[in-house]
Amino acid sequence: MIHDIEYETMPREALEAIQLRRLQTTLERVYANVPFYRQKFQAAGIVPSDIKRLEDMNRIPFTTKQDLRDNYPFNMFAVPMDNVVRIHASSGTTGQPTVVGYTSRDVGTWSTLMARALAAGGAGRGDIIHNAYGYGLFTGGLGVHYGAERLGASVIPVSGGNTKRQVVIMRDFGPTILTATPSYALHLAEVAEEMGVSFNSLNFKFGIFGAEPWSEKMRGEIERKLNLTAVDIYGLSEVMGPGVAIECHEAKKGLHVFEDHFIPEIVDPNTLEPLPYGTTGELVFTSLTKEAFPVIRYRTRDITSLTPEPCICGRTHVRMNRVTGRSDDMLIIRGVNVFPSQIESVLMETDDVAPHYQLVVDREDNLDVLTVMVEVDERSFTDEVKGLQQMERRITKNIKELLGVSARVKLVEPKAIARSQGKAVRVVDNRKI
Ligand code: DLL
Repeated sequence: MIHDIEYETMPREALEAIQLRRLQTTLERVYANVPFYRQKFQAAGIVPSDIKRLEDMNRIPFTTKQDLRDNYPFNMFAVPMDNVVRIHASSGTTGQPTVVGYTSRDVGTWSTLMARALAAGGAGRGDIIHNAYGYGLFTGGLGVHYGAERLGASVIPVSGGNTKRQVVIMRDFGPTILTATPSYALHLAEVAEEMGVSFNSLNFKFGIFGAEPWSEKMRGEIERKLNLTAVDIYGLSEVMGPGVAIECHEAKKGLHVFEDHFIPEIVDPNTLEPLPYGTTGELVFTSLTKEAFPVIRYRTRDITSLTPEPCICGRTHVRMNRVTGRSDDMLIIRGVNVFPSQIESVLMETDDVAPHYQLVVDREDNLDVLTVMVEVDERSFTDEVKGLQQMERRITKNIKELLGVSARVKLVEPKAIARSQGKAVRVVDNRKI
């Protein structure tokens, strides 16, 4: 029996009562212990006791990534360093890394939540989890690891990389659950094929994939190539790590947010006004139980929407739709806004191209030029240049028609685009250099 799982099916009213109590405790905690929050609240003219109902959350100021950077490395911590037992940091590919801390109780809460997440994704006692998320400052590896142990499953802490050895382990140890980024899962499939190992002969039942955007089409591709059921898991280091939200394997439709620990909101990224269920906007989180690094109305920059529709799995927690991109991921090509995920959808509609692509943006004669590099699959990579040219023209036309942006499409041979062992690098923007 997993600890706390009963919260997942609680009636709304009971859940909200718990949320309010936990929110009030968290607000008191940050007000007393984090100068940044105290000053923010004072500037907004509020004290924690002003928040008497969940609807009052509207009065609380937001926290941004920049605020975390300004308090680098430890100034957002709400406990003395004596009580911090773990430190993680985001990769910092878009600037200075953000640093997060955990008390021993936080690590326990996270482990329980990850155990619940893995269970929702189809794992249980007796499963063998091949954990190919990176171990280290990134939260993926250790997050899944502690959750797997809490669940009572066996975990193989293989981390990312050394892909051939991973295939041998998959063949010899017979893992039943794969945890990895979706792009690395596809790479594993590719390398297994090269080594003559078929996923059809392996024991995998479920794959729990996340840490980067992926599409419904890519899910289909992964399920087919890896012969497993694939679910989407979401999280971010600032809020905890993996295990903030996950799809249940029963519905595979939207990710249940663990609302007994986090309050999600969707706001308009420009006006910051809260948006109703069903409307797409920026996802904002408030943590309810964290001790070392609570976050209050943290703007994730991830773009999605929330739905309260009941789910066939019986969970009452709201679901967030797939994160299709981040507000800071958005490319502006000659004034047209495009998300990499939109290009991915167009590519995935095209037969004969592989789900490996990279977008390169340059500035030529003061004009933005978007090049979409995409691999064709092994089968269609023939010497028939004419066929490939036709395909390039077709994709260019589809991108133009569906997204309103002109792109140069360049079909490249299989495996020409560098594979990542963690999060895939989808965009190379040379304009910023
Ligand atoms: O990526 C935590 C994680 C590890 C989640 C393993 C799932 C599995 P960060 O490195 O801090 O943490 O990156 C967080 O990654 O704000 C999103 O933009 C993106 N992201 C995470 N999960 C998904 C997902 C981990 N399922 C950032 N779909 C987030 C789309 C995701 N984007």
